[in-house]
Amino acid sequence: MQIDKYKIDEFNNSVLKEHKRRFDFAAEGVNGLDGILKKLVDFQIAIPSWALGTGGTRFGRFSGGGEPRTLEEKIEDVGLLHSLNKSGGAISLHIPWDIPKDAKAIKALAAQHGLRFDAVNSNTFQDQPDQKLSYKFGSLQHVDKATRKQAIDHNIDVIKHGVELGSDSITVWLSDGSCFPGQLNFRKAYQRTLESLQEIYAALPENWKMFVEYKAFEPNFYSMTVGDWGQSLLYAGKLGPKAYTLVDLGHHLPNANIEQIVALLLAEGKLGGFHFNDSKYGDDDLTVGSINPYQLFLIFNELVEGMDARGMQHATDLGWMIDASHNVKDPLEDLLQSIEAIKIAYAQALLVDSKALQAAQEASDVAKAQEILQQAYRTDVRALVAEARLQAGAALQPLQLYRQLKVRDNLIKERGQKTVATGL
Ligand code: AFD
Ligand code: MN
Ligand code: MN
Repeated sequence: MQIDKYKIDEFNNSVLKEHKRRFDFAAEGVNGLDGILKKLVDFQIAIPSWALGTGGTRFGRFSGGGEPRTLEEKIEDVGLLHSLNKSGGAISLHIPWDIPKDAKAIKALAAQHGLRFDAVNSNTFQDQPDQKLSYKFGSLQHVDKATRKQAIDHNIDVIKHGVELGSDSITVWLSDGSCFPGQLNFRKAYQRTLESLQEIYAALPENWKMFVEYKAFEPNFYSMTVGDWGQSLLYAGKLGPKAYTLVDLGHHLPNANIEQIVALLLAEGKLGGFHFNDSKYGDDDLTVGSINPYQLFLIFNELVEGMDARGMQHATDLGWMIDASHNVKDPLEDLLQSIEAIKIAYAQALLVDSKALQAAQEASDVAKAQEILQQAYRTDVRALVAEARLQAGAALQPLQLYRQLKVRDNLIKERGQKTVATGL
């Protein structure tokens, strides 16, 4: 299914009057309005190929139907999202779930939908049917050299697929670790992982980046070999200038101050990218902004402040990606909501009076500093975000239009009720 531009225009015209009224109200008194709108238009968030199907838990999975069965259909889904909001202009693939049979054709298909390929992801957290050696006790950390080599070769293979598609980064997320005290020699596991990563790093093309993603727990529950930002930063620092830390919002222990982590990684020039989602307990992978939108705003505030301090381009100098999936919503509706939440938090962060905030900080005026932040956070920026969409040729209200056009029903008609997307 594809959404014709005239359908978007038709819809926009039907809600335009109301939008104008809301926009004029929201825009009043905003300094540098055009610059903010331009930044919102430019800001694109990559969609992971594995978020397009209904996620499951280890207890069950309830498919909503019409899920993409092939890589082509996954691209079609991201294309649908992108035509609705012009904010999800990239797709992130997971190998071997998404091996392109004909890379040229896949690249052309993506280009037709206005999409590029974001970071490619390797997978050494599962055993594949035709795989010789098992990752049951880890991959890059494994005590057995041949198993490590197999995992290294897989990552190099993923880079090759990425090169063919025009991607320029690889995200390495390892489930390596241990479940019980005594199982692992931490020092050796670290050393082996580092050496394995060094071999993968050596295979990176000139313009490529490597993102080392950390996670506090799960599937290993006693130790994770890349368990937090400190460990990731250690690896990234030793690997070299093309290696960065990747922050996934759900990968911390409860109550971690993620905004502070982000600020320090940025200051060190080692923040590479982001996996957005939201959580209440752990790696819950819930819709971005659904649980703790204030935290999301505070993170964006650090991102904007830190990137501006280093003269970085918001839209392109870090990798922005959603990493969410769950059991109860239509995945496409969920992604539309996630992108909206990201844009809202970004817009609010752009509204922060950074000069006044700095002055309040330098004067140790704590109450003032809080007022400045919350002034921005409590501003209703939805009409600004909608205006940016309008200017980009997208729908003023993507979710409403998605429902009006009965996209899911159409996908079910096209693909069937009982389809299951590849992935977890
Ligand atoms: C994991 C990580 C990582 C990985 C993904 C696989 O967040 O990004 O690629 O899930 O589904 O929890
Ligand atoms: Mn992730
Ligand atoms: Mn995760």
